[in-house]
Amino acid sequence: MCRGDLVITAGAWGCHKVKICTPFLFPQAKNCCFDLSTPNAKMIWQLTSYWTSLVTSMIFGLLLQPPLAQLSTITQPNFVLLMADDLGIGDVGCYGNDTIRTPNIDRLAKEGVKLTQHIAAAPLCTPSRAAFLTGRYPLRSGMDAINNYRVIFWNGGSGGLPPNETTFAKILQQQGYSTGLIGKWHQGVNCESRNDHCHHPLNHGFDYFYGMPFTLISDCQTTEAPEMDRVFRRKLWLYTQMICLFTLTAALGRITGLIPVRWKTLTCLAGFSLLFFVSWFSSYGFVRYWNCIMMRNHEITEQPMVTERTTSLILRESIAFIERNKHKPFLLFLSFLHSHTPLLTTEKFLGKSSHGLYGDNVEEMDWMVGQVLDAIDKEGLKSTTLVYFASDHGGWLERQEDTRQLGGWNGIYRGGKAMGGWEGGIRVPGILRWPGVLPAGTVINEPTSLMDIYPTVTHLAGGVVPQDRVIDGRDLMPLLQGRVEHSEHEFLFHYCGIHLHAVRWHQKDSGATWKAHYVTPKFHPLGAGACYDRGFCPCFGEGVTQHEPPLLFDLSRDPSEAKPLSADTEPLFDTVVERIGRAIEEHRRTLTPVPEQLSLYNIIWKPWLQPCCGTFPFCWCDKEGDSELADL
Ligand SMILES: [Ca+2]
Repeated sequence: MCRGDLVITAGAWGCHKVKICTPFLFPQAKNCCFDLSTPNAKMIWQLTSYWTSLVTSMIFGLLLQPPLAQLSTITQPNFVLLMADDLGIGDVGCYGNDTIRTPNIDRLAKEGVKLTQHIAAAPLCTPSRAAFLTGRYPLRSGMDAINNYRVIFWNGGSGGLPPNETTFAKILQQQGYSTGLIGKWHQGVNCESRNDHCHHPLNHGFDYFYGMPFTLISDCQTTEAPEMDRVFRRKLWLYTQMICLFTLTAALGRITGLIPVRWKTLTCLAGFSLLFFVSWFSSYGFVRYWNCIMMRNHEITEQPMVTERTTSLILRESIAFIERNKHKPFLLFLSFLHSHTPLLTTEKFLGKSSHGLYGDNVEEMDWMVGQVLDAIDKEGLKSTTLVYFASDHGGWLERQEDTRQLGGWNGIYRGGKAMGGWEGGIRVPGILRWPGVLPAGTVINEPTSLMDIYPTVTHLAGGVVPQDRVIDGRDLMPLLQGRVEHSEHEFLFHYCGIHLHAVRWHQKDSGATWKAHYVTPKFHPLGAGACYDRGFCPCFGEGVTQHEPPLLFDLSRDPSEAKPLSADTEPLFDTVVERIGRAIEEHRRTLTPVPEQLSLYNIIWKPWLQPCCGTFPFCWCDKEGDSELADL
């Protein structure tokens, strides 16, 4: 340091502790530093000339440097986090799509940083969002599945993001931020009673919530075929019909005297038939009422939701939140219902894209992004707001109706939604824009995670991440600002439920990104890129293949995971597999058992937990008044 340069100690300008390292000017100085507060007449002349040259060089320095602000000079920025639902990386213009028009998302990338290896911690909504909100792999909070129930199924279930988890919203709230969530939650509602709201956004650090506590499903639209447990429901109908037929045949036999059965037995049979029917129809018969609801804070505003106006209400609420909070630091998490099926799309966008309803829906979401960006600009908040855009996981390949593809596209990447290991399920768009702080038009190919947003926003807000638990996310700012060359993630673990399917190793010195698959789903039909027979690929059991040794790919040479390497084709094969194996052992040592939030008991519908805006079971209301006319 002591080469005649100026050294300013931390907080120097504010506390008069400016020191100058001047061994050449003042060789007698101990530690080669002088404190300006110490009077020294002999030095005044020399200091004056020094300051003159210093100020001159600083001015030139400022002119020559890129106009990026240093973090130490930035006060709490606003955060607008935009999260799409089921959007594939191949659906966005700036990630290579040249047929779906996404000019506003592309604009974000042009004005900010585009991450090309942005990885979701899970390939499905509930666990991926739990990881995003907590900065931790979802199995650390019990939000990853041990069975086939891999997401929250009912607003009336008891599972959800545990109250002892600390979301970034909670930290920002403590740092004085106004925190709002608008859109989808899908992290549970109640634990033990109808209105305890233990998993509700307001209990997880959000001051304001407007949106769906659940997720969009086809059952929410009266024109669509039911989606939830479609096959299971058909079976239940069949069983009900069989039981009823049996009971009726017995009754008829008794009346005609052909079957000697007692009336008491017949009454029991009829009672059983009714009980069986009620036991499942009370939940599955009213999915739209139980799950498709809108809430403002703790109040249910629509039950069931009026899907025709949902988009405009969500947009209106988002812009109103920005306007309401423009004078103080705020966090807005706009969690889109787009581009999840049933693809709610307004008239204005229907039939406008060249990719059917899915394309129309993505273009509408992009327009909404533009509206939010315009609101930020209009309020003069552009340079004080960090905007982030991502998708919760990859596009849903199996979502088709007849010949129509209703799910997203994952570009060159193999696999999709629900697949924990293959790249298409977890590699998503990731864009961050903060004019003046993040270099515009930058592309970063290093591995990053959606979990990184947690420590990034926490640090920028002046907060500290919890010290009593493992946080898997890493602060992105050094990487985004180009202060470091490499991501802090050496290993990323790719889970399918609680089953580890693959591991990624970013070998910093060689630049290689190895990926070892220990379990892969069996595609159907054979050779297809997805599980078209099931609708979702499973994580374990008959539907997967175990690999020993693992399937190894070098993503830097083979991003599509097309050609697995072997000991014959790759000299480093054994070394890489052995190193990844050790990383898994180290990672497993950091895991601790926690209550399973997606257990069968927590997943099933419980009438006493069902949010209801009337007197249960008479739950229907519409408190939006004439909002159906809302049009932005
Ligand atoms: Ca999703």
